[in-house]
Amino acid sequence: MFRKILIANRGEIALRIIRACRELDIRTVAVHSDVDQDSLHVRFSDEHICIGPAPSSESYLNIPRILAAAEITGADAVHPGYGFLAENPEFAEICERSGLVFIGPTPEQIRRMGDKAEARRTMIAAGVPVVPGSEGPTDDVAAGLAEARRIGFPVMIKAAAGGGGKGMRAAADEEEFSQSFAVARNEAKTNFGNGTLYLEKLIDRPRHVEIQLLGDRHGNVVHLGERDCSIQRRHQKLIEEAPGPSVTPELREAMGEAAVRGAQAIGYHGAGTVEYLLTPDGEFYFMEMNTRIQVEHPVTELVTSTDLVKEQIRVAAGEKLEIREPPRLQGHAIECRINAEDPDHDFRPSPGTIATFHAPGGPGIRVDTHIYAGYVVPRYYDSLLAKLIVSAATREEARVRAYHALEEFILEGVQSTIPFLRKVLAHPDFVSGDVDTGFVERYLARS
Ligand code: MV4
Repeated sequence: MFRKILIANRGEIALRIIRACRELDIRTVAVHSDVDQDSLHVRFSDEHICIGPAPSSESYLNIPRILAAAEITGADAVHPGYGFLAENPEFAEICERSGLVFIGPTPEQIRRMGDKAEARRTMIAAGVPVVPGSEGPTDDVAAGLAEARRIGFPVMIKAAAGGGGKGMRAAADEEEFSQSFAVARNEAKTNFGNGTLYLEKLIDRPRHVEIQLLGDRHGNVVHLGERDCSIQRRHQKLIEEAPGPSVTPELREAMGEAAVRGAQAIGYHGAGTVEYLLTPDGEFYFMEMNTRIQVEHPVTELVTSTDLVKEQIRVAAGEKLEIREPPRLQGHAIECRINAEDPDHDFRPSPGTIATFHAPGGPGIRVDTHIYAGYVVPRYYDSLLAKLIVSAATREEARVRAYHALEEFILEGVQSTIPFLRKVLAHPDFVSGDVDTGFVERYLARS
């Protein structure tokens, strides 16, 4: 097992990793920017090193400085958390070349799943259902239009280098196609420096359902069931839950087995997530694979009684998976993301000083957070303040528990998503589990 892990991240996930390391008896090194000097990940780690000024590009994204911190402190592994360098294949490669274990899959696996057209091809070859569409990238408008006619309108035009909804355009018909194609290409070139596009049939009113995977370095891969993450706004998830309200045991097995096949086809190891679109009539299609631990991992932890971060560290150290069969899911878990954003003003960021803070408690309540009274929320990073994760025997009990727990938060000094989350939890369509990726947009359009 590792002696010392450097955590190349900040905020709640850095604390989450520190806690896992303590239980595994591994020392921790926190890295931080100037403005994070008084952060809890700095205080709770065994050692800490300042790696630069506030902008991420000069601190949490600065590879040479992070490597220097690892060298100085004698760390033997690096945990990237989520965001920042977590899915940067060059970072993973440089870690390994510097003799540091990157806690995650191989650089090649990250690269392959990062190219969405390539990931799609890989999944087709592994027998994973993908959205009907093109087999490879589409070179120009003429070829694209011919391809779109074959697929049938409406179609979705996606950037190979994209993901998470960036560089994606729908085209309802032939007239719309050439313009959407041009816009998508420009967006892809500007945002990713790569204008490669591919096409899919547009899926109407899909749910976002993803499968959690764990793989070890000995070829074992297991799935831990699904999360429904349909409650999103502009591709930012707001509420996630497990199990998915529309997922039967048979569907879970089919989605899980397909995800395991896809991962095994590339010899995947580490924690990973296969994202699917689930249609209203129960068809599922591969969308993307995330090669990191995700923000919403706790809902899976609560319904499977596993510690995903500890497992992730164990398999990175070469240990074999202890779980070989998909665990039986127990009860229901719901996560609400509390962001420093103002829901009354288009969710604009609301950084500032936390004047007062009290977190809810009681049976089935977990709060993963790095904030405290007096903490200053910097404007430089993402706006996640806390995750409320509730568990209960049934979905309805978990929903009610989450609703009341949100009311117990005392959070003064910044605006937050708490009032909005409560409205969603009380919405009749959420109550009945009738959610899809258009839920939030429709709700906001009506209110
Ligand atoms: C789609 C789709 C409908 N049809 N692909 C958005 C994020 C990126 N991972 C893929 N996304 C979508 N791809 C086809 N062929 C609808 C979405 C989509 C979506 C997916 C998951 C969660 C929220 C979403 C919100 C809008 C659109």
